[in-house]
Amino acid sequence: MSLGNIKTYPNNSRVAKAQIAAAYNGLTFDVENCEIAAIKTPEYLAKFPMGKVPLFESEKVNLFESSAIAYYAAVQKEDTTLLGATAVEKALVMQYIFFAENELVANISNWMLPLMNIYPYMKPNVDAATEKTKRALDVLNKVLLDKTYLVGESVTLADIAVVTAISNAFKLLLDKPLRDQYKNVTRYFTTLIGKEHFKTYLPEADKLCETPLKYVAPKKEKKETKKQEAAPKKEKKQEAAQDDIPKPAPKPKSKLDLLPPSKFIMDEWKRMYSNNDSDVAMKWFWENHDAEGYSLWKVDYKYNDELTLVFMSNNLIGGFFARLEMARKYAFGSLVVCGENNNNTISGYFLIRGQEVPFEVYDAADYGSYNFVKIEPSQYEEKKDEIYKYMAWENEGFADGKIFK
Ligand SMILES: N[C@@H](CCC(=O)N[C@@H](CS)C(=O)NCC(=O)O)C(=O)O
Repeated sequence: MSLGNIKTYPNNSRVAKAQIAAAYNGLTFDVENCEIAAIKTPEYLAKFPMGKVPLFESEKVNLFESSAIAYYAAVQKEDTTLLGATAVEKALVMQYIFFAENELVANISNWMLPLMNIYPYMKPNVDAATEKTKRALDVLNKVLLDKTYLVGESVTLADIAVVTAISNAFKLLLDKPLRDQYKNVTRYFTTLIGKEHFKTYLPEADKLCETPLKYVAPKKEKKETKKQEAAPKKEKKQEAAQDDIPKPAPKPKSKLDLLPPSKFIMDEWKRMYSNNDSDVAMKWFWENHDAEGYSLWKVDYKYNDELTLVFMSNNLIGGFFARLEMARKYAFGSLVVCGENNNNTISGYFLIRGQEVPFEVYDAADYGSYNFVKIEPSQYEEKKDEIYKYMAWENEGFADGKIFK
C-alpha cells in the first residue's frame, strides 16, 4: 500500500530513508522526480513553505523533513520494530536520527557538494566539514565496535537514517585508505546495504569509492578571480577561452623581469630577514626600499569568520604559499594567525615586485580568498609600526604564522 506521494530529485538518499522504513512495514511511497522550481510555486509553498525536497503529500498529512517522512512510514505499524522496543531504545533511535542529520548529512554535504561545484568552494569550509565528518565517523566506529545494529538486535530507523546518511560518502569520498580508518563503520555499512530493502532503495551503494572527489575549479570562477587584475587581463582571458586544450608549460620568463632594474635586491632582503633580528632587518628594509620597483600590500583573509582551529588556519597559509611557487623570486610575505581556536584571523603584509599584483600571485588557486590592498608610499610612515609587527610576529594575539620567502 502506498502512503502517498513524495516529490524529489532522482536518487535522493533522504527519500531512500523513507522508502526503506516503509518497506520494513510492508508499505511504499509513490515517488515522483521533479525540478526544484516546480515546488516553488505559490500553491506548493502554501503547503510546503520550506520549498525543499523531499516533500510528502497525502490525504492525511503533508510533510517536509525527510526524517519525519521516514518516521511516518515507521510508525504506521503498531508492532513495528523500527522505532525501538523500550523507552531507552526509542530515545536511542531518536539520538541516531538526529546524529545522522546533524553530524553526518550536514557535514558530508558541506564536504562533498563544494567538490561537485554545487556549493561554492571555500577550502576552509571543506576542510572543516571533512574534519567534522571524520569526528562523527570516529564516534560511529567506536559505537559499532561490538554491534551489528545501532539499537537492539535488529534494524531500526536509526540504522536506516545512518546508512542512508553515509551512503554518498561511501560512494564519493571514502576511498579504501579512509574506509580502513573506519573499519567497523565499513563492516556495518556493507552488511546493511546487503539487506533486501536497503538493496532495493540504495541499489548503487555497493559501489564503494575508489577515487575520492577532488576540487576542480570551474573555468568561469578562475576568470573572475583574475578580474581584479587590470593590465594582463586580456591576454589571460584569451588563454582561458582555450581552457579545454591542454596548456603549454608556463613561459619561463616573467613580465616582472622586464621592469626597470631596482636597487632593492629581493634575495638580499630575504637573507637580511632570515639572519638578523627584526630591528636590524626592518631598518635595512626601509633604508633600501624602492617604492617604484616594489609595492607593499596589506593582505587579509576574506573568510576569517569561518576559520576554526589555529593550526588549520596556519595550514591554510601554508597551502597558499605552496601555490605561490612561481612568485618566490618576486615576492616576500608574512601572514599570521591571530587569536585562538575558533576565533582567529589571518592577515599580513606582502612585498611584491612592480606596482600590481602580478600573474605569479593572482594565478595561485587561493588568491581569490584574500584581499590584497595596496599601501601607497604616502601611507608608509603611518603603517611602519604595523608592518614591523607583522614582520616580527609581534602582533597582538599572535598565535602562529608563516613567511613566504
Ligand atoms: N533536512 C531536510 C533537507 C532538505 C534539503 O535540504 N533539500 C534540498 C535538496 S537536498 C533542497 O530542496 N533545496 C532547495 C532549496 O534550498 O531551495 C530534509 O532532510 O528533508
